[in-house]
Amino acid sequence: MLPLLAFTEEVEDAIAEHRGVVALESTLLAHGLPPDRREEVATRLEAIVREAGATPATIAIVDKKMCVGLTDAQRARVIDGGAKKSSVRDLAVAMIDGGVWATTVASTMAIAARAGVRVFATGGIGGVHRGAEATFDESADLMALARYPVAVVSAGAKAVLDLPRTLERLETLGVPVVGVGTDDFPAFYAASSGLALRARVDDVERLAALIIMQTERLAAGGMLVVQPPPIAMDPAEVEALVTSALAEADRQGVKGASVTPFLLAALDATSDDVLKTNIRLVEHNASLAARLAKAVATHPED
Ligand code: PSU
Ligand code: MN
Repeated sequence: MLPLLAFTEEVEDAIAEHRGVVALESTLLAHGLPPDRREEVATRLEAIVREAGATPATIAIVDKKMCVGLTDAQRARVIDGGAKKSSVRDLAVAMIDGGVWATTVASTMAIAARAGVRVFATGGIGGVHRGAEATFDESADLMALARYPVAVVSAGAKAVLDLPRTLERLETLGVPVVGVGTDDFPAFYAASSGLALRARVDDVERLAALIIMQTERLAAGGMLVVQPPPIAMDPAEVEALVTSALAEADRQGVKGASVTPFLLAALDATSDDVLKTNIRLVEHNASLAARLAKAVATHPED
């Protein structure tokens, strides 16, 4: 049988030599950013991880391979506008049918886990949508955090979501949510949602110890690591933008997997600050994830 995974040489060497590797997702690039910013952000995220001494592995499914690290040609195909969105439920179809599939947090975690990559950086995870009591719309990212042994570094869940219910579901699913330098769950574009966290860390070594305990020794699934965005927007302004994006989605009857990309694109289109904050926070998360991946890779057995 053919292998499912395909590594770039850079990533293969880093894994073999137990150097820190940071998984990066591709849905953020292909569906979460405007076309003219994708290449620049993809390149910069990888550069930030390398500068911090770790190896970036951008993940996508291309031509029936789960790619852990992309060649320039593969990356160009992922961001050129034609990539489909693959969450976990789509993995089998993507692997049998072929073509180019961008992976969400959930499916990136599934692939990272298979490749033995323990640390992953993104912007914000998917979660419980507002109005989920009627629609049951809850991102598979939450299930994936419970299942796969990967730490996801984020600014929390996207502000378009229902943050209190997202935290409730993470508790039910047994997913530790650890604040880095904060006691609060961030609100993606804003520093705090006002929701208190159970766990806080202020240094990378302790966080690495928590990740190894959760993902390896306890074999208890993944972990959500959260830090506030480096530049923050006024929560009232964010809420006004979110309300109008949600109303527009409702008017246009947007449903299912298109909801998240639609809302993110609507927000980006209404405000330069949103896009700038979004890009800056992903970069900030990539930088922390790189330090973390190195600490995990070199952590003494205890
Ligand atoms: N957060 C962002 N931009 C994004 C996403 C999240 O700031 O593009 C993407 C991630 O890939 C996440 C996905 O996993 O949206 C969630 O989609 P859904 O709600 O359909 O599971
Ligand atoms: Mn959904």
